[in-house]
Amino acid sequence: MLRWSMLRYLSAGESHGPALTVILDGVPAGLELVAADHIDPWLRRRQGGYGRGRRQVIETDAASLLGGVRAGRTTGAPLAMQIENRDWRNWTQIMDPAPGGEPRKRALSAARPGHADLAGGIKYGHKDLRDVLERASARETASRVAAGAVALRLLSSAGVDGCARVVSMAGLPCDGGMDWDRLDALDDSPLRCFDSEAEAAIIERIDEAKRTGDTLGGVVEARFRGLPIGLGSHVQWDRKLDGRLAQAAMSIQAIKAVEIGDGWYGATALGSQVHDAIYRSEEEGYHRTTNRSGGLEAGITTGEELVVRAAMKPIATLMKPLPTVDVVSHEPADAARERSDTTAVPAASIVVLAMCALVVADALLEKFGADSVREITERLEAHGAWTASF
Ligand code: EPS
Repeated sequence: MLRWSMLRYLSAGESHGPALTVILDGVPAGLELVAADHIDPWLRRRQGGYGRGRRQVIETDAASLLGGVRAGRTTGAPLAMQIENRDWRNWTQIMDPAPGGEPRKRALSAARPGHADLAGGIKYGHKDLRDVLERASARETASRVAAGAVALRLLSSAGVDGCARVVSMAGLPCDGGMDWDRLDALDDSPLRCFDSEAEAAIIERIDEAKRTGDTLGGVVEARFRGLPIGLGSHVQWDRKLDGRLAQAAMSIQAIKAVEIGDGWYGATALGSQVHDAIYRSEEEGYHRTTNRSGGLEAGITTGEELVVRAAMKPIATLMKPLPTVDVVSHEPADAARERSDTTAVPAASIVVLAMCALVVADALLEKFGADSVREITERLEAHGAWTASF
């Protein structure tokens, strides 16, 4: 069991049901929050990226705030949000919660390898695997992004910026180096990366994968700057921030690996090449000239940029399907084909940022108070003075 969180996120809703519902409990009072300004732009970013399927043409995701906000400010009460599924109108008979519809019309029994279909069907006793896939679908990540956008807003009120980008796709690097002054370039890039030269070759790979009915994955990065030293803790396993971030990022659909800082590379190098020497000056206080630890030591923020990378496997729905078994006939079959994306790696970068923002905001509330933004601001100032004189 995990520790009790200050910020608790829950969601409900199916991919082709009426709407996605989000509850975010623990948002402090006094946070200026306007859905159109602070949440919807992140929802739009999640919908973007080269290689997406037709669903994103149908949807224009927007969050309706249904609780916890008054006159553009949070009250401290649980935040309730709803994101409408526009596609619902094409699925009313198939997804009707009431009996009497036509649920069999889009029944699915040829389990897709790599998706939740087979294990979920056996676990919950569904022979119509649509009862699994509707909730397992990455459509659910819109809920995560709405909640994460609130966390990003809260972090921004504490002087913390967040950024999401793609650093490689289909095995081709497109890192281009981090540049906080060019965040707009990420929004303009079809792959959400800083390397426009690598982009063309990757787009060719995506086109090729689409042509051949295949899919492809990649590596995304979430990054935060302006963090105070001391979020998280070394004293108990479930309070370590690295562990909490890894859990949040790994819980995202199709994410199969997470690293912090130099992560996998660190296992191959010498200690002197992996750890970050410590310096102190009057102007900069404690600081490092390298950040191989990715801003975390022993599960505590070091004050350097927090860098989390996550590997997304190729999407499991293939138009050139793999062999499988039909769970009704028990005969060999080709895996079911559902409308899907060729790749959703740029979107996944936004989802990873959102989930990491929830974890970092949770740790911020833990250390600096969770009732009001004013309280957090005062305590942050006191902490800044303490750190400077330490
Ligand atoms: C997605 C919505 C889904 C898929 C995709 C992501 O919508 P639909 O099933 O109606 O096309 O496009 O989901 C998956 C790739 C998946 O494996 O579930 C979205 O909104 O992000």
